[in-house]
Amino acid sequence: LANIAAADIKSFTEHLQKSKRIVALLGAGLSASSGLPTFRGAGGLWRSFDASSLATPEAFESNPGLVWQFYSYRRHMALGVEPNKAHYALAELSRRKENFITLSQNVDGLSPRAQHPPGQLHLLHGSLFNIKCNEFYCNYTRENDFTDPIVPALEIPKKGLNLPASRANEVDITDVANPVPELGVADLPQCPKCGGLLRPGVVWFGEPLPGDTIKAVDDWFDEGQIDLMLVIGTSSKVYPAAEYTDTARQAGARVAVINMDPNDKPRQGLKQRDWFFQGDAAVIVPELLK
Ligand code: BJW
Ligand code: ZN
Repeated sequence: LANIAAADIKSFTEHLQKSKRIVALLGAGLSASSGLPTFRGAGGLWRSFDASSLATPEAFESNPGLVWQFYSYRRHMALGVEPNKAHYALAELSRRKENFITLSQNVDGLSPRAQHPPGQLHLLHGSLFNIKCNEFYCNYTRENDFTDPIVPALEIPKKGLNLPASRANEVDITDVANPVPELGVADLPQCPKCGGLLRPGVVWFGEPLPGDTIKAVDDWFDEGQIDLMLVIGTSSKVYPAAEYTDTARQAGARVAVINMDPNDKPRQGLKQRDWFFQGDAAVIVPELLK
């Protein structure tokens, strides 16, 4: 923590110790050092696509095979990495402070895998490992489905794999030079209840956040004064998640931002009594929450 003033760490830890009601907002930067790319980082998320062209109901309607290959790849990547020290430190703080809730925008499953107490963790944007039916009249869902690949057609050909002639048409779809295989509806996960298409249980642009989650979070905010809000590894550009920082401030919270990029501050900027800790969340968060 060479570039962080000792006085800032001291004033933060003193405030943390006194704090009873605490909320954290998490973003993709928390999982960056585990090896998962962020959304708005260089190069886009997957091939040349960015989140706004694949993470929408419209993209799924027009090309479910493409969107499923994107999510199959994301599931595979998330299963191949481990939670880092910051995920564990947040889980540990939850056990120490019963009035600490975490609002995670991350769908990668790393906080649950770090044994974050489930009652104190709210997954605002769902999970890559929740699956639900795409038909509006069908309510089929299943949670914690870690099958990889979820169906055989979504197997990701390995980079550099020396494929036998019989599989010569399989290509590394992470290599932008190769075309994405065209998959039909029959190749994709089907609903066991209605036969419709299944989809990932994540929140796409233009969709409402899960109602029960929002209700639980709103009820917690309504309980009164908040002492501290941690804003960790998020660009604070996606709403309504980013708005929780304003709500916490209105309830009295001092805000501590942990981010690699000094420009990625909450919308209202920093107030006098706030903290900004610049650097890798996986290094800073465990130090701050010790
Ligand atoms: C490090 C680091 C290291 C890097 N250490 N830091 C105005 C008001 C309200 C809404 C809107 C509005 N304008 C537009 C909207 C709509 C839209 C929106 O917000 N768009 C914005 C882009 C402008 N919002 C929605 O559509 C939401 N729904 C909605 O509004 O519904 C209304 C409605 C109501 C009733 C009925 C119907 C509709 C839904 C938003 C869902 C977002 N979904 C995604 C995809 C999830 C699935 C998937 O994963 O594919 O969620 S988008 C994507 O962004 C993902 C993330 O959770 C989310 C946030 O991104 P995050 O985590 O902040 O990542 P990055 O990459 O942006 O930032 C990473 C940060 O880490 C950076 O700051 C780095 O510096 C930092 N970092 N390494 C520390 N090692
Ligand atoms: Zn169904």
